[in-house]
Amino acid sequence: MKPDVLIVAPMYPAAIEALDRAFATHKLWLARERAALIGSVAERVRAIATTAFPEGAVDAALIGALPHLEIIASFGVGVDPIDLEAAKRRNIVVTNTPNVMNDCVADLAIGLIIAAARRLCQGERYVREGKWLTAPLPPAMKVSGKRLGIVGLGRIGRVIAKRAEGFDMRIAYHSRHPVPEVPFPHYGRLTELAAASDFLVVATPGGKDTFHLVDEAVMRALGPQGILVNVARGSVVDERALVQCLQEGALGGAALDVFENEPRVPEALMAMDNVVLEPHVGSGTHETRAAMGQLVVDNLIAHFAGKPPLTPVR
Ligand code: 8YV
Repeated sequence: MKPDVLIVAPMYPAAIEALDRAFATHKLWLARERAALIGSVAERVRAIATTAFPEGAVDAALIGALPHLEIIASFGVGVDPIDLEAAKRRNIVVTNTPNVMNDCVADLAIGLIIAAARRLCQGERYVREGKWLTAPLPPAMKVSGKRLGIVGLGRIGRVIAKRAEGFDMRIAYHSRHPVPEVPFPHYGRLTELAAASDFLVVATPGGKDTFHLVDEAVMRALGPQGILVNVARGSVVDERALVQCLQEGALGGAALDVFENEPRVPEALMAMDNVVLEPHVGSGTHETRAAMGQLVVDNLIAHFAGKPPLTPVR
């Protein structure tokens, strides 16, 4: 008999199809009555498949409602929407999809740096609105050779650094501990890294340890010419302080793929020309989403074959 899997939130269609083939699936986001669906399958469900988006949250109540839950397989690298403590108390395995998304998130980070510094989106609007017919767009900011600060030099941060080296950027980073075997200067204080950067890219995990790590002091240190890029989690940046710093001109610009209250984006940010906004699409390519989906399926298949999961969260 196929093991029962509760799919909490929608993910890449091919992944859902593969889950449907391998398991007896129950799709929570399609249920009219969430509690009723959970109640009707609770005795059978042995696995959860979910996403790293807020609607994919797996809290202590959901874990508690599934007495035979053995594994939570998440489609995404960030596991902040999962109550890891509650899972650990029940020895439930948690897996994510690291590495397969490094390229795409790093590509987007570089794209956002260029978009913000060179005002690509502003220029695009300028052409479409016919304004080019009346005057040229004023000069923007050069990208190559600039100072790049990376917040969190993990798997994705390191790929961003590799890309940035191709742009002759001078790279430095902030993390709790220096990363061995990297040639870049480590800053223990984020304000000092910000003060020494033209672009500050956030690539650290979300969750309570990094909540509002990028605060008003960090943004002021980055300064009126500085650009903040966030491809990590909205929770890492104090969004209210961000709006205020941008309004005052204390921060030069921002390029954001993630927000504190997704999919809601503050009106104030939408009105600013020096801000680039994306709808959380860091991993959003067919190639990467397919690879993430395959990893979700492979983790579950390995688990139910009595093998260790491929990419457990430690
Ligand atoms: C995904 C993400 O878009 O992996 C993450 O942590 O935030 C994104 O890459 C998301 O997980 C899709 O479910």
